[in-house]
Amino acid sequence: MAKERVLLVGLLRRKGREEKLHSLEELASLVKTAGGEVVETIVQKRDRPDPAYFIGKGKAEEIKELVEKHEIDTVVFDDPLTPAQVRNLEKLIGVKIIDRRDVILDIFAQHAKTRTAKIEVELAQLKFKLPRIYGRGEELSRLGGGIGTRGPGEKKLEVDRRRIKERIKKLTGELKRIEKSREIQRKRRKGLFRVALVGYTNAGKSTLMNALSHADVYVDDKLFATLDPTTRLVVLPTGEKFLVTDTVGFIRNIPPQLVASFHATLEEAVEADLRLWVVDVSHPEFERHIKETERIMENLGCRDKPYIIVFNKIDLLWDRGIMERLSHLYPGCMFISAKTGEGIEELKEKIRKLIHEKKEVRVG
Ligand SMILES: Nc1nc2c(ncn2[C@@H]2O[C@H](COP(=O)(O)OP(=O)(O)OP(=O)(O)O)[C@@H](O)[C@H]2O)c(=O)[nH]1
Ligand SMILES: [Mg+2]
Repeated sequence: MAKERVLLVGLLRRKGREEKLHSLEELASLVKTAGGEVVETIVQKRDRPDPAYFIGKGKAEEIKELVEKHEIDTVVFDDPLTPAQVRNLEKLIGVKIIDRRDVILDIFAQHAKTRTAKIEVELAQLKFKLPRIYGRGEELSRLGGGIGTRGPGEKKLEVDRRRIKERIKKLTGELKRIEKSREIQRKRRKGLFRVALVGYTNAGKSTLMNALSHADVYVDDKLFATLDPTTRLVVLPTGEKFLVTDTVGFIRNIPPQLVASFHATLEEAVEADLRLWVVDVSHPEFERHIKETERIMENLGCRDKPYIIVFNKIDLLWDRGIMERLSHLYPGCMFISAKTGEGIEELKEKIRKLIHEKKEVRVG
């Protein structure tokens, strides 16, 4: 099957230009992960979005011409569009119009394999799309299929709001039951020290999980390769044991409905004794990734719980001088390569010490 041909659109405001360009690069890799091909990227310099079209109407007409010329199937905006803007743009341009949030939801929908992940994604999709449906008879009749239209929640969008609300209620109930049973599981494992891996998507969490536990966790150079939490037992050569859990990755502009729906999955990150914030230090935007992780941890209510910043992929650094600077900026941080194993022993040693500290606190 031919790949879906995609055109990206971004607004360049006077402030934060560089960040916007990175964001567009990231959007391109999101589209690629979702199975699309980026044919062209259009930016418009403009400080305020147009209420009707987001970009200027003239620019929208220009896009229409490009769409025809390059046989584009889908136009993806980097910024969130209002439902009215989507309708106006689709009417004018004549192909499917979506934004970054639709692409993220679509990737999640494609990657959801287990029952829990499927429920979480469907719930997020329903909640995300609900405000975009205007009552009976005016259901979404979106143009075409492909990115932004897949997943368990989609076929149900053809029905009215009342039935969607019922479905949301039912799925929420199911998730509550799953969370309960996970809680019982956690209680059973009580006494064991628990470590959770968190961080931006593609930072190397699953690779680190494998390096720590010799587990076979799915690793891929794709965004959001992991949706389900996996927990493994690690036994250190000195006899101490701890559990390590790998979780779903984060990204900028992640729809809040998605974070909320993944509560069952992220609960482990909140409850753990220690969080390892895994950071791909070879990524040009890694400091922003740390901020994003910080923000999500804050939202989950565990910003101040014990954590270690773990700078990963140091094998890709051509100048290790940066490590010195980072040690000062992020006291207590560690440097590893989950791929080559460098720094893993030091990390294990650090965890070993923390296990003992926790025991002493309990005894004392
Ligand atoms: N060079 C190098 N590559 C690494 C390292 N750690 C991970 N990678 C690569 O980075 C990519 C992403 O790794 P994953 O472990 O899947 O990342 P993740 O954080 O689990 O990603 P999501 O599950 O998508 O959130 C893969 O191609 C890995 O092989 C490292 O230390 N060095
Ligand atoms: Mg992963």
